[in-house]
Amino acid sequence: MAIISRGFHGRPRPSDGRLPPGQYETRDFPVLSAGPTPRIDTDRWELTVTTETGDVRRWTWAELRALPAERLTVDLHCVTKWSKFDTHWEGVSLDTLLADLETAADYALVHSYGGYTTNLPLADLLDGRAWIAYGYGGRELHPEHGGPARLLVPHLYLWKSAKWVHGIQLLLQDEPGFWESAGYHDYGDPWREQRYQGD
Ligand SMILES: Nc1nc2c(c(=O)[nH]1)N[C@H]1C(S)=C(S)[C@@H](COP(=O)(O)O)O[C@H]1N2
Ligand SMILES: [Mo]
Repeated sequence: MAIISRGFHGRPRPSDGRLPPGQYETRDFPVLSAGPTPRIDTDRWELTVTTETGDVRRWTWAELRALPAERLTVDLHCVTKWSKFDTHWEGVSLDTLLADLETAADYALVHSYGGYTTNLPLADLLDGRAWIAYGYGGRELHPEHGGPARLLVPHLYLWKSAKWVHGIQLLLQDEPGFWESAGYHDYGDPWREQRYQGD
């Protein structure tokens, strides 16, 4: 008979180091939205990237869907302490959207339909770490989870993954978004447990 066995305590196990500090694993996919779910018809949907000099790149829904898509499997970490492993997404890499962009900006402020914003360093949108995601679990992304399309930046807490993404504004100076202005951490690395300002 085993004297001590992890897993007999009824707690989620760290699952091979995949659970950041202070998090627990859930199989659900909770919905966390600061306001009502905006319904955006793909006929009038558009995504823009605006540089610090005012240059604008635009994609209609058809143009976005015509770009090379990637499928990815990632773990999600929400600042409210749930983590969800092995979520399956489909979308376009930000590397594709930002390719050959001329900018001196180091920061991005992401804008959503409905008014939500969140900020992050431009570098965190690059190198295969961020996507405009429109598929989840083999289906269209559900409106409550950000459909028709959301930003997905799984290496940061999930509040950085703006649902109903509408625009990415590139900036020379960092500007806080919605939760960052309300006391949440500017960067939000789950592995360093950067939940609030000062963490
Ligand atoms: N536009 C928008 N994006 C948002 C939010 C929001 O309120 N509005 N909430 C954020 C927060 S705090 C979290 S934890 C995740 C939740 O994503 P989910 O509802 O798909 O689980 O979305 C993030 N993106
Ligand atoms: Mo959140």
